[in-house]
Amino acid sequence: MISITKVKKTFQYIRGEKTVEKQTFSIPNISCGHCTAAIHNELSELPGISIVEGNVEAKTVTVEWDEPASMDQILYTLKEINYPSE
Ligand SMILES: [Cu+2]
Repeated sequence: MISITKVKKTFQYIRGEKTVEKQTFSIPNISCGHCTAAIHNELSELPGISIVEGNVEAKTVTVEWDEPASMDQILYTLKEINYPSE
């Protein structure tokens, strides 16, 4: 199981009948555009994830999602593809 204690507070808002969550993940392993592209491709396949925006210089990925996607699932997937969030 992945601890989410280090993750900052998630931004939430209501869109239609859904609660959309938005979080910027800090990912030290990001080194170039291929990294953010790989993360984008992997996360975009998860149902519920609507936006994946990578920033190479900041080494962050901003993700927007609603159900059935979850924070735990995103963190797990990032770890699985060797881009763990710290
Ligand atoms: Cu890279």
